[in-house]
Amino acid sequence: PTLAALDAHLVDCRACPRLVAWREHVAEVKRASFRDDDYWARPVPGFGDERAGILVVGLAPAAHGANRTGRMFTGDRSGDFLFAAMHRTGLANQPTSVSADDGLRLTGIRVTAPVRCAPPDNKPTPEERGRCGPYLAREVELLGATVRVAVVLGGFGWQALLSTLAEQGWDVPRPRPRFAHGAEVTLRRAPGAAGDDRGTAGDDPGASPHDGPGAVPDGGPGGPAQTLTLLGCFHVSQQNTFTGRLTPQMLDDVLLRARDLAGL
Ligand code: DU
Ligand code: SF4
Repeated sequence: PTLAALDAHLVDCRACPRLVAWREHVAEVKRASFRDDDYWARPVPGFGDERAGILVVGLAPAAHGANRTGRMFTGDRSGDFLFAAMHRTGLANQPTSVSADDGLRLTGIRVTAPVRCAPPDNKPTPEERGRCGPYLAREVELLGATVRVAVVLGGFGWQALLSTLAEQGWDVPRPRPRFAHGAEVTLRRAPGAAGDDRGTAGDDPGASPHDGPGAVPDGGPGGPAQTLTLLGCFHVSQQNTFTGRLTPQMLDDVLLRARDLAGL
């Protein structure tokens, strides 16, 4: 099982009828400024370093951003803000992100989302979140012990990631830690904990590519106890960045803290 196999499976997923309809509808209608673009209009894989120490967890692809370009956070203002910050903090080779073949490379960091299809109003339902969760779980598993830090952009991703990690045997406290900008929570998981199927994984990622995340390929090799630190950060959406609720300096500070914690 590899991230490439997971992604190959993911991009054929049609498990959420409402989101399948929306991602394709948006691609038909388009936005005037993108009328000549062929929209991706499918589930969007994670992007970046396959040996990442830092995993950025957003919300879901934007209708005319990642749903258009096919690369997470690429082609909208949220991504502009995020990748510029990664470039300033030494995690990206360029400050801009316009298309899937623009030469952007991330080092030590990877971007993903708990829901992989663009939702109406950027609001997935709890059912959609639950259905898509296994893809995030598998991505975390496949990144394995290299991932030390999750930078979580907003409360939706925070709740989704904690749910996923709890199911994967991480020691998520009850009640669940609350999202806040600057929140920092370190979780542990013993080898062989419930949900830790490292080492017992099946090896048949291509078995049935159209039946949704229930058939997602299993995780990577076994290993020692893991720790993962979640860092809360306001989402990079225009609602936060245009109003100054999230400034470039605030995001830089979170990324620098993440670098520190990940030993980068
Ligand atoms: O084939 P490629 O897209 O150049 O990726 C080769 C290699 O680089 C793969 O292991 C992922 C990694 N990588 C990366 O570190 N950062 C990126 O932004 C994209 C790919
Ligand atoms: Fe898209 Fe995820 Fe739903 Fe599949 S489970 S349709 S990838 S949102």
